[in-house]
Formats: sequence, structure tokens, C-alpha cells
Amino acid sequence: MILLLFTVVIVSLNIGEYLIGVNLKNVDTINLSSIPGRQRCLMLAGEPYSLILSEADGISSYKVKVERRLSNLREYFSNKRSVEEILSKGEDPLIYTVYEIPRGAEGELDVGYTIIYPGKIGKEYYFTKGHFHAKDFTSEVYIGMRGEGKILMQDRRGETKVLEIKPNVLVYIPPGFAHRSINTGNSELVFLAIYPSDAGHDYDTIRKTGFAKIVIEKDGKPILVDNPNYVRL
Ligand code: S6P
Ligand code: ZN
Repeated sequence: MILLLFTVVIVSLNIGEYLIGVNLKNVDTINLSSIPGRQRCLMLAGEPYSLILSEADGISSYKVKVERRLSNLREYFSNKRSVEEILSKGEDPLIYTVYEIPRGAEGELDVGYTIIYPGKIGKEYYFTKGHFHAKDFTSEVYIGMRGEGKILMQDRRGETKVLEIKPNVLVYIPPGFAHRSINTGNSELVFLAIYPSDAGHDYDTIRKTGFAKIVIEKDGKPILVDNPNYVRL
């Protein structure tokens, strides 16, 4: 009982962090909005870090690795017959890998390092699923590291914009735009993404509607065409 009382007093006096060592990596388990500004800043003052961008392992000290294969993107590619043909042969090619450092709290930035492998399903180049951010008023920055491709962006009305990504190019994705990356080259497309840790991801909308445009190969070159399967909401 005395121990319990001691703990309650320590935490409520806002000095618990120093005495009992709050695990700053687990701040996402705490309801931050209920915590006053100064204390919230203390709690968010996680360790600074640096990382190494490496061709072999993506980014050093990543916390999450996500692999997306064709079977995970079954509903996304427009040529359904090609998808089923490949899968029915027992093949399930790796389309992309993402290495992530999530920070998990408002005020922080997450980092993601995406590798999209070269390839096509039918005439459509390999791409990422694409998503809106769950918090619509959050933006994102992509920085091209290797290879070449396109960033397809689409707002809630279905208006699209396309920008090129390649080494030394930064692409800014404004709030309210869903985004998908497409590898239009013959080698890996690699880019770094930096976005607010509390942005969240809404995959459902794009999974249901698709993007209004798709990028396909014609005469050896990528072209942007209307998506015949696009569902306008
Ligand atoms: C996160 C950021 C990227 C993507 C990654 C994979 O906000 O946009 O790190 O997560 O490129 O794409 P997707 O659509 O499967 O998340
Ligand atoms: Zn994003």
C-alpha cells in the first residue's frame, strides 16, 4: 500500500521520469492528449539517433520490416488475369520492402525506407499499395536514393498529380493526397520517406477505389493512362 501511494505521488508530481525511468519508447501506450504541454515534452524527449543508409539492409537500426508480395496486392493490379496466372503457378514475387523507424508519438517523425523491385504485372509496373494518411492534414516528404520512378498523388475528389522520383530529388506530398510509388526503371527504386508519427494510414479507401490513373509500359516507356477499374466515390 505504501509502495502504491509512493508510486502515485511520484507520477503525479511529474518527477517520475527521473526517479522511476519512464520507458520513452513506449509512450504510444499513454494518452498524450490528457497530459499538459511541459510534461508531454519531457515524455516525448526520446533519444536522438542517427542512422546509416545501406544498400544491403535498408536503414540501420530499423524497428519494422514489411514485405509485400503479389498475393498481398492481388486486388491492386489492374490485369487480374495476369495476377491469377502467376499465383496459380505457385509464384509469389516480392514487389517491395519497407524498413521503418516508428516513433509512435505526436510531435515526432517516422522514417521509412522503401525498396520497390523492378518488374511488371501485365503492362503495369510494380508499385506500392498507396494510402491516404488517417489524419488528412498531415504531409510527407520523399527523397530519392536509387533508381527511377513516379509518385502518383490523388486527392479525395480523384484529382491526380504525378511527379518523378530519382536520386537527389525530393518530392513533397501535401496534406489530403493519397500517394503511391511506382518503379518505372530496370533496377530497384529506393527512397526515404519522412512523415509525422501520428499521421496514421488509411489503406481502405484506395483498396476500394484504386487510383484514377495507372502507369503502364508502352513502346518501352512509362505512360500514364486512365484506370479502367477506378471507382469514383
Ligand atoms: C508512409 C510512407 C511510405 C510507405 C511505403 C510503402 O507514410 O508513405 O513509407 O508506407 O512506401 O507504401 P504503402 O502504401 O504500402 O504504405
Ligand atoms: Zn504516406
